[in-house]
Amino acid sequence: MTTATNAAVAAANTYVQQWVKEQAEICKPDKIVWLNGSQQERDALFEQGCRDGVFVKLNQQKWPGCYYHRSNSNDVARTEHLTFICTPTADGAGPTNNWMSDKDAYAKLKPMYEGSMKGRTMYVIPFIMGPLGSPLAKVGVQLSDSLYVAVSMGIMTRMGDVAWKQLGDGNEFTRCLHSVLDCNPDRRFICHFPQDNTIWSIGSGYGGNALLGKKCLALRIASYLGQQQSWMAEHMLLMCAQAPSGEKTYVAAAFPSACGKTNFAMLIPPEKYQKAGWKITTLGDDIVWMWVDQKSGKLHAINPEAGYFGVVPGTNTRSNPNAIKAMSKNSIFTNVGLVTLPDGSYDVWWEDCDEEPPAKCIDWQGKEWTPEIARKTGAKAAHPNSRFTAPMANNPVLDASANDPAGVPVSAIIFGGRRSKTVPLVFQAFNWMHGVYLGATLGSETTAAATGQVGVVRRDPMAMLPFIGYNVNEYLAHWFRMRRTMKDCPRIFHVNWFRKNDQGKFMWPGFGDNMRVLKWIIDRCQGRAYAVETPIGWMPRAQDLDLDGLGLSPADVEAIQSVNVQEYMSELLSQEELLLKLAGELPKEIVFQRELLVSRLAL
Ligand code: GTP
Ligand code: SPV
Ligand code: MN
Repeated sequence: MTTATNAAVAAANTYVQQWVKEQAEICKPDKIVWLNGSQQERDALFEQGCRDGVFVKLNQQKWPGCYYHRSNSNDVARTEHLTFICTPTADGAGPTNNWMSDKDAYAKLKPMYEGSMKGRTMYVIPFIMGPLGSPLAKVGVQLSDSLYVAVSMGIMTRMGDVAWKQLGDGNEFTRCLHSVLDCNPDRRFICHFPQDNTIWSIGSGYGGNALLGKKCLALRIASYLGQQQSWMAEHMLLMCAQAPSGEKTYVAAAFPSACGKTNFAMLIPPEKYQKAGWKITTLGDDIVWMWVDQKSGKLHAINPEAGYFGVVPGTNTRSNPNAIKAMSKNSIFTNVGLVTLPDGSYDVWWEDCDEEPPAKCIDWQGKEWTPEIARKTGAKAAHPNSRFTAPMANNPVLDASANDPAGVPVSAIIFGGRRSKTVPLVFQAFNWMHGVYLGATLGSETTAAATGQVGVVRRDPMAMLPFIGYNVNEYLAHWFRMRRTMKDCPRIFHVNWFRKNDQGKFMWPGFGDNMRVLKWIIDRCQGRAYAVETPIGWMPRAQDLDLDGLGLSPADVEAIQSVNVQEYMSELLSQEELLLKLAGELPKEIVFQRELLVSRLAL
């Protein structure tokens, strides 16, 4: 084994050096490369990746600085059944997580790491989650034998020497060990050790399983720390809506995976809003950390990430022009279709992009794809969970406070799911306690972001079901408890962009037109909009929503906002699927809220 001694090694403190040495003794890489985060290093990694067949360089006129990558076709989404919270007792993981005892997990995985990097390079990837200098910012160090992971971490986090600076001579960093091994699902485990601030991931090179700063650190480990230290780590977007008056309203929204966070966070308002002077800017599209600002007593938020790992299919200049611009340079495309252009250079294609399907391409499985094959077999060129990895700095509507360590004050929290039936377009919780109940009982149809069945309603508390790093009952209690630490708490809302009519068509146009719903939400927060009291919460009447130019009649809006008591009774029963699992430890506030809802529906 050769250990490169470069400037980055010297910059790492002795705790880091000792830990890296120990892990290298287990994994036995041929070479250790300490990353510093420079552009030169990045270019060299991409070049190496092209030589190794990890990347295909795209046509640089069309896609400057962009590369294509295909992960193993058995490894294209998060694997929730192979994701574990590893604590001394099962109670630490709670009823919704897979649990392994920490001792057992170390004992099971350690032999798999033994010699796993023989013949390979171990990249030492120092990174910060959170803006530099933020009191909440966390340092992680990921050791990985994947070059794809190394460059992706460079986009998704503040990666390189900055992390050593933030860490100083401290020992407080998340120890992230990652090896793809032979990418065999039988030897795939994503294990979290919250008490040890450690993550061991093995057997997968897919984003959520392998970019350990993201779901593993910034949600699972961070949610555990947040519960202990009175802050919150949530699966939310963060955006700013600026009114023509200059008034800024910051909004955080929790939608489950592939349910519209990226799209909502980059929303382009309908033309009349733009003309009037409305502006939407993005702080984050996936993860938010929130704490109570001592001076104002308000909830403040940061986005711990530095890039977007967004769903590609369906993204085009009509649905999300800002995302198209964000991925137009220095980005990575994973598991989309690969097209060879007449001059031999490469292009990418995906379903519902701006361009006509190519005569042929290589699909996400590495097979030939043609429109003819697609017609016959339904095969997709791009996997439904294919993703782009883009620096957030590319976003034309990046908010001016996106890198502000002090964060922004949050006025509204929105929960939303993908529900073709029952759940109306928008309503507001009566108060924080009711809002927490709405979040806790959030239901959504499953998507391709995780392996398993797609399209079945499952309960996904706060869109965090796969990401709560500890016991869900304590997590819900933490949400209730946070109320007491705030002087002025955000208003809580529920939305559903995905309700369908009897013909199976979306009843709401969605995307940019979600601005109309957002406008009502903002006006509610600022004390300007009307709402009627209904059994499920405060609701706008048709005349309270701006429908101008939409082509929807007030009757259409009544249909999309309708609440059917019978259907809601079934909804309550379906919530039991989750609540029974939590029984015994369930916070009593949830039980009370449920009883109140039942009594309102029974009126
Ligand atoms: P993760 O990155 O997995 O956490 O997902 P996300 O919540 O950021 O989801 P994203 O914004 O990428 O949306 C995923 C899917 O939802 C895409 O297929 C979009 O086309 C679709 N979508 C987003 N917004 C809307 C909307 O307003 N209406 C409809 N009908 N579909 C939408
Ligand atoms: C999600 O699945 O919620 C994502 C993609 O945002 S991943 O990073 O893979 O988790
Ligand atoms: Mn996500």
